[in-house]
Amino acid sequence: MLRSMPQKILLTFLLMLIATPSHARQDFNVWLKEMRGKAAAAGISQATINANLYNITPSQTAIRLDKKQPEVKKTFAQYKTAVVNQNRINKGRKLIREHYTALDYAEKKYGVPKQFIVALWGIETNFGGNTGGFSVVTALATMAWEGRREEFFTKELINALQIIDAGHIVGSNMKGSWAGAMGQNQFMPSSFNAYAVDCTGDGKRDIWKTKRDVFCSTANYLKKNGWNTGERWGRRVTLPAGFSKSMITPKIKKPISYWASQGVRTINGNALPQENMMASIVAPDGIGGEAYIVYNNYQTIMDWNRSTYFATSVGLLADQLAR
Ligand SMILES: [Ca+2]
Repeated sequence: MLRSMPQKILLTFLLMLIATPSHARQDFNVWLKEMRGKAAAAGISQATINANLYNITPSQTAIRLDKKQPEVKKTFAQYKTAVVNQNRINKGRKLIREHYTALDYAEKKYGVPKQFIVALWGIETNFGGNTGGFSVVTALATMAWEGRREEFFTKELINALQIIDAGHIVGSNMKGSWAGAMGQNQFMPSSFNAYAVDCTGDGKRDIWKTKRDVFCSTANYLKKNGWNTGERWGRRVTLPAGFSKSMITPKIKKPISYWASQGVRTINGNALPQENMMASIVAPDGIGGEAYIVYNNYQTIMDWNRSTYFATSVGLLADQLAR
C-alpha cells in the first residue's frame, strides 16, 4: 500500500505518524461517537448532543495539567499565607458590605453565615475573579477520553449535558477549570445538579454570572451536607506534651470535655469549656505545627474539599471576615 502512494503523500503520512501523540485523533472521534450514544441513552436531547458533542478537539492543556507532577508540597503554614492573606480579607469584607442583602438572604434561607459563603467564594475563585476559561464539555470529554478516570468524568460529562439540556446555560458559555469545576464556586456538574439553586426566580441556576445564585448554591451545599446553624467551625488550640499523634485526625470525634481532660487548651492557655459537643483535633502540618479543635461544621467543609489545609483556611478566613 505504501509503495503505491505518491511520494509526497507518503511523506505526509509518515510525518503524521511521527507527530501524532499516543492517542490518535481518530481514537478520540471514535470515543466521541460512543459518547453520543451514551448521552442519548441517558436521556440527553438530540439538540443538545448535536450542539455539544461534535467538532470537539481534546484539550492538550487539560491533559498537560492533569499529568503535571505535583510541585513540592506546600506546608500548611505556606498554604495559609497564600490563601488567607490580608488582601483577601480586605476584599472579602468589602464584598460582604457590597452584597449584604443577597448574602443575608442566603444566610437566612439556609442557615449558613455569610462569612462562610464568602470565604468559600474567595478561596475557590478569588471571589469570582478566577473561574477558569475552559469549555467544561471539552475539558470533561478530554479527561474521560484520556482514560485515567474515565467512569468519573463520563458521569460528570453526562451531568454537564443535563445542565445544558435543562436550559441553565448554553454549552458555549459553560466555562470552568481544566477538570470541569464550574463557575464562581467551582461546582462539578454532579454537585451543580445536586445543590445549585435559583435564588433569583428566573428559572436558571446560574453559578457563572448571578451572584445571588452563587451564594444560595454554596449555602445550600453546606446545609445539605449537614451544616449546624449557630455552631462555630473550630478554633486554634495547644496540645499537651506527649499528645498521641494517632488522635490527630478529623476521623476521631470526642466531646470537647474529653479533649479538655486530655490537656488540650485554648491558644491563650485557658481550659476548654466543659461541653459535650463532638470535636476532633487536626494539625495540618503534623504534631509540631498549629493545632485546631474542630466541630461538625468543619466536617461539612471537608465534604466540599477533603483537605485539612482547605477546611482550616476556610474557617480562618471566615473568622477574619466576620470581624
Ligand atoms: Ca437564577
